[in-house]
Amino acid sequence: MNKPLSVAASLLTAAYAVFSTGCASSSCCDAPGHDHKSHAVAPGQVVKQLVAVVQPTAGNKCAGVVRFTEVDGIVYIYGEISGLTPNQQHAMHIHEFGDATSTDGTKAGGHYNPGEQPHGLPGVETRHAGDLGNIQADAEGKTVYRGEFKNISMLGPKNPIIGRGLVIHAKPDDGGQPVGNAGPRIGFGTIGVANPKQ
Ligand SMILES: [Cu+2]
Repeated sequence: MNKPLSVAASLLTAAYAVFSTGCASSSCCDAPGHDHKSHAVAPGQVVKQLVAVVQPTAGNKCAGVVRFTEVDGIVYIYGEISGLTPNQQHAMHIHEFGDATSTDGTKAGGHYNPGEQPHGLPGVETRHAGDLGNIQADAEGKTVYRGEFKNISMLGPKNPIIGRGLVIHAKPDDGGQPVGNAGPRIGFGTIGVANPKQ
């Protein structure tokens, strides 16, 4: 987990290259005329990537950096996380609020679910926008995670995740209602705009 950011960035760049070459035909952006070149929030400002720095909640060790990049309507997630329970799955969700003012992560609120869907694991069409599923810890309690999601966007209009909260739970998400039986929140990070100078 404690690799220099430059290493993480180069890994992400590699992943990005692989992903983007696979997008020539079928899954391109739903918005006709969208040029994909800029996702601007204000004139002159272009957001290329979002980042959440996951920090442990009280009494826990979960920490890491999770990055979000959007290409042609797909959000690619790359994360390096440590302080997990060895060889165990942990739920990872986007929660409603990027509010870090509670020591137990509860001010993140519930799952980010603007569509008011039932809970579900990735692969199920009707689920919360923030239902990212599980991450798998290795024997040292670390993980390198890669995921891709079509049901969210960085800045909108489709379920924008900027400013929301990324939560890692103590237990796996079993897909059960209402929120996957994932237990307490062991790590939390606000999803913010990444500095493009890395
Ligand atoms: Cu959660």
